[in-house]
Amino acid sequence: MNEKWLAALPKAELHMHLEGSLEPELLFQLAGRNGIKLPWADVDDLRRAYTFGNLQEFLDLYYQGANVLRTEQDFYDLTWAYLQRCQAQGVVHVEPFYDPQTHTERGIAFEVALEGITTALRDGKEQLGIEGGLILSFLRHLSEDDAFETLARALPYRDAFFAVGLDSSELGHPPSKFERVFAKARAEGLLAVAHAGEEGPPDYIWQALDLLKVSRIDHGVRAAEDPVLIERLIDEQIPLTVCPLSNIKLRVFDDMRDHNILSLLEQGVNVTVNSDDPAYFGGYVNENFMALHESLRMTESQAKRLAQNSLDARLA
Ligand code: ES4
Ligand code: ZN
Repeated sequence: MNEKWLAALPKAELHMHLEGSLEPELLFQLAGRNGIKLPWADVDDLRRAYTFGNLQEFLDLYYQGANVLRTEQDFYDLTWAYLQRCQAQGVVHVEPFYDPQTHTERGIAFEVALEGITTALRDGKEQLGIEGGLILSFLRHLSEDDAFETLARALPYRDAFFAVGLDSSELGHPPSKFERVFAKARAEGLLAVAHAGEEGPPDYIWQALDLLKVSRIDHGVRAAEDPVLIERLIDEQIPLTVCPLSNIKLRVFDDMRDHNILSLLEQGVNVTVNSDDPAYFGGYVNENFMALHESLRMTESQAKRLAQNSLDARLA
């Protein structure tokens, strides 16, 4: 398996946070254009800060980075840069998340981020042939009320989204906290996905399935601790959007050689490969595939099945 072969393999990316594709170079460029003073001396200094002991340490830096996104053009540039990477890597379909609350909380109008992102996605479809749709993701460390308010702000733009998601700090914020918001979103015809079983226990995956009625689980690698859950994931072919490099950077696994994605694949779980926050975790989708090849000796046949799983798990 090599990069050229991989780039020719059509695939979908189903777990990626647009704010997490903000490369240090663009971050500095946007800070300059918006007159924002940064706590890092330069791009290399910022890159050196990309060492995390857990999810929360990463999130603290991720929200700080997102603070340079101010104008519609900023959100356009962010999304467009990601779509160009997709084109170079054979990603033909994208279903990215964005977190409206990360921006409305700091005084950026809801419409600013949404317009910039949706315009870029439309151009990506027209100019690059990349299909897909946007997932509105709630920050789970904020309240249920805050999520309801975010959903209300989004509903006038109902057609800009096909699903709602749930991200940010998992531990202490179980899916059950958002059961009613998700019910409302589903009543509006939106699909549901949720991060579960990244740092949180298998019980959070059960809750995402039974209470939030999700069509996919984001991460889900801790399902391996619960054989009954694994059986259900296989029986119902519920996709898991796994993010290998993310899991190493955030210490979900100590080493890529310990990662369980290929073991789940061989058991019949519908796993897919995704980048999560590519600017922070060391690469886009194909760097994730290459890491599996190098550390777990993933074969071309396994890579093909993972790519086909991603196309089969599309929702938009
Ligand atoms: C995230 Cl890796 C991860 N987990 C949960 N929420 C997130 N938001 C951005 N990346
Ligand atoms: Zn994620």
